[in-house]
Amino acid sequence: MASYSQKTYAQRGKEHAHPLVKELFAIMERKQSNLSLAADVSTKAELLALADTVGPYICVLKTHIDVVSDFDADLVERLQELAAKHDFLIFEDRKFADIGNTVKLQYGGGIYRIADWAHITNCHVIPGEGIIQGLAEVGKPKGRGLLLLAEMSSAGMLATGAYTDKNVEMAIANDFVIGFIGSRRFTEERDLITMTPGVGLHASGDALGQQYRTPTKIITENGSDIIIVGRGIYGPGKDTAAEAQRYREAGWTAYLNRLGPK
Ligand code: 6AU
Repeated sequence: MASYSQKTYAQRGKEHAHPLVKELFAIMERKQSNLSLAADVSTKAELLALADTVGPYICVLKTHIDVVSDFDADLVERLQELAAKHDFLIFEDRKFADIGNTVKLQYGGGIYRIADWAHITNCHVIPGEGIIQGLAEVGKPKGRGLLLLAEMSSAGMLATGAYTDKNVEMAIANDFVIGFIGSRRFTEERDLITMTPGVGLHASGDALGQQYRTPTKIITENGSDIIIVGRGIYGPGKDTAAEAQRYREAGWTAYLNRLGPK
């Protein structure tokens, strides 16, 4: 059987059992984009402006909603409007890490009510499988999906070896899990997607341990599915729309190169 990395996103969407992943692959194909924007900005106005500018070029908008200093319910409504306008999914990068009962409360309630608007969220499996079950109780009835942090992009990260393998085992066994945060394709057992942060065309890292690799390395060579890019796209002196287009193009070309000649 051909590796999932050798199949088109369109084909994988057609064959996938999870409606959310079907939708994601369909968006990727429609927009010819495997780019996710890491929108790490600290005000509502900045987040909405960024999502509107970059929206046409991405398949997934990734948020850290708890860094927005003036968060309110209207922000969520406006993000949902932008998701409909530009045809992208929303991924709240919450990195849950507590016992099942606590993450249920954190995911479904509080100020943010993440499960009400984020199509995708993620968690560490350090507490054991109960964290997936807790999140699934809230997210599954709403058609949401979960990514496990099988690896991280930062220097000295501890998610390696047996810990990473355990993530893969748990993902295969839980249908609420749609994939991973990590640097590569992890399994052929079922079509679990990989989204990769720490992607940059220009910089090699930052002062706090972030490490950047190129779309070619991540998509063509490692078989990951989606690149997550933040500061490579926006920031001082950057033409945000132009950079988003550049990363969309780089990610898509890397994907076409992986598929090889027709
Ligand atoms: O491109 P950057 O470095 O500006 O942003 C990278 C984004 C940030 C991080 O919180 C996130 O990706 N991230 C994650 C995610 C997505 O879970 C995991 C990881 O290992 N490294 C990482 O940078 O929003």
